[in-house]
Order: sequence, then C-alpha cells, then structure tokens
Amino acid sequence: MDDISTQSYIGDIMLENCLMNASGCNCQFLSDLIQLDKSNSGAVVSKSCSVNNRLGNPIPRYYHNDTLSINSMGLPNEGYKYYIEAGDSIHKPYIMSISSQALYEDISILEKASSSNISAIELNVSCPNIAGDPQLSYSFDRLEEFLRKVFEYADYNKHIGIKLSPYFDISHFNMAFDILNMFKTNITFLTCINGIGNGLYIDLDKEEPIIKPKNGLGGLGGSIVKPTGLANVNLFANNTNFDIVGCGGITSGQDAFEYILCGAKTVQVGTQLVKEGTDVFSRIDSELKKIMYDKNYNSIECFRNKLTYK
Ligand code: RRO
Repeated sequence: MDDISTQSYIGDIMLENCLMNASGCNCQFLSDLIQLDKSNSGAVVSKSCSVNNRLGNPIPRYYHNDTLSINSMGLPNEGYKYYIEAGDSIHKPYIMSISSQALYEDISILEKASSSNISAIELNVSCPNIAGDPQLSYSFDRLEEFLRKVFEYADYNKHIGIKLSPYFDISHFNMAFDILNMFKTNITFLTCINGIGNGLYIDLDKEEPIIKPKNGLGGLGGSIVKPTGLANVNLFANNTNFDIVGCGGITSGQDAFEYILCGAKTVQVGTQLVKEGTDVFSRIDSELKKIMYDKNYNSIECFRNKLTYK
C-alpha cells in the first residue's frame, strides 16, 4: 500500500493527507493546536475567533453519544491575535477560522492575518449558537452584502474559504450557488457543513435538555448528520468550481471515501476527534488507504467527484 497516497490540495496548498480537524473541536488553545500539528492530520484548523476573547455560553454546553453530538459553545475563543501568533508554532498548513462577527467589527483582521504564518482563512458564516445573531448563511441578502464587503477589502493575500450551514431545500441551494459564484475569483474553498442548527436532546432521567444554553437548543454533529453533509458536498461540488472541504459525521475511512466520492478534496473530523483524540487521523487515513487499495485507486483524484447516478 506504499504507493497509495491520500495527499490533496486546497488551492495550491499541499496537504500530506486529506484529513484535518473541524474548527471548534480540540483547537481553542495553543496546546491543542500543537497537538494537532504533531498528529497525522494533513492540516490544522483553529477555533473560530472573535476580535476579543470570549468565554462562551454557560455549561453544560456539549454532549455526545454513539450517533450524535450537540453543542452550544457560544464561540469561546482567545481572540484573533492569539490565533495569528499560534501560526508561528505550526509546521503544516494552518487554516485560521474567523467568525463573520469579527470582520464586521474589524475588517483589518484580514490584513493582519495576511502578514502571518497562516496558509488560509476559513470564514465562518454559519455559527448556530449566538443568541440574537442569525446565521448569515441563511440570510441570503446579508450574506451577499457581507462577502462584497470582505472581497472589496483588498489588503489580504491568503486563500479564503467559506464555512456554510447545511442547506435542505433546493431553492436555498440555488440561492447559495448564485451568491457564491459571484465571488468565484475570490473564494478558494467551501467547507460543507457546519452543525445542523437548533436541535434538542433530552436527558430522560432529568426530563430536561442535555445542554443548558438557549433552552437546550444546539448544533448537531456526528454520524446522524452525514447524509446531509454528503448531499451538501455533492451539490456544491457540482454547481460551483470551488474546492470543497467535507465535514459532518466522519468517523471512518469509509466516511472519508464517501465524502471524496461526492466531491470533497479534503475532509474535517469533528465529533470523532473529540471522542478519540488525535490518533483518529492515522486510523482514518489507513482505513481510507485500505479501501483505495481494494478498489485499485492510488490517489484520491482517481475517485473524487465520481459518484455515479442510476
Ligand atoms: O462555538 C460554537 O458554539 C460553534 C460555532 Br462558532 C460553530 O460554527 N459551530 C458550532 O457548532 N458551534
């Protein structure tokens, strides 16, 4: 299996393998980012940041079981300067995630990030957990206006990707394609999907929600969201020319294979990283290589976006 490679690219950024963490999972602190750097992930992604540090929502604010995770973290982070400086400690591609709120407050973060050791920016327009702040990705007029503001700002030189919410209705997909395709020279990649917003999970014994913020509402991840993630990846891969980063319920080499078959160039691991720690990357990479070996594929380009339809 030595001649089988899971190497991939985001724009011209080469990743030794196609796996990385999902923003938000084990990536808030420098110690987390260094652990990811030492792991067998192909890249490191930071927690989404705001201008200043935030403690986030009250606890309990995260729960997982065999099939799902639910979180209402509320954007706890150390502020953007911390994640720019963290880049100096990372030796593989480093993607800094920035919340849209941060750029509304201070667009010059893009310029500051540009003169640093980061490889790309993932703009998070899809956080489901900030009370009173609707997800930009679901407010199409505001999304267009936001992207215009970002891309009219000329002082940046990094690859930019957009992390999207899951869409469910074809008319909404079409609106998202139209808006994102307006910025086809500015955007390098799309990350599909953030959590499915505002789920509710009940603690049966206590007869109350399992997490506290927002009366128990939180973003869903884990295996239950994989079909939604695959559909979003496949539709964005077939209706835009951006590189697609798949995310949502990836626990195994088979999951990674399915996402790549649907059009993803790289994949992010969230809930399963929280459960298993950074050893997850070597395990999924070797499971993916085994599937590729059995199917006689020696690179991910042999099967990427080659889903066939009946
Ligand atoms: O911190 C969070 O509550 C959070 C964010 Br910013 C996000 O983008 N997605 C998510 O599930 N949680």
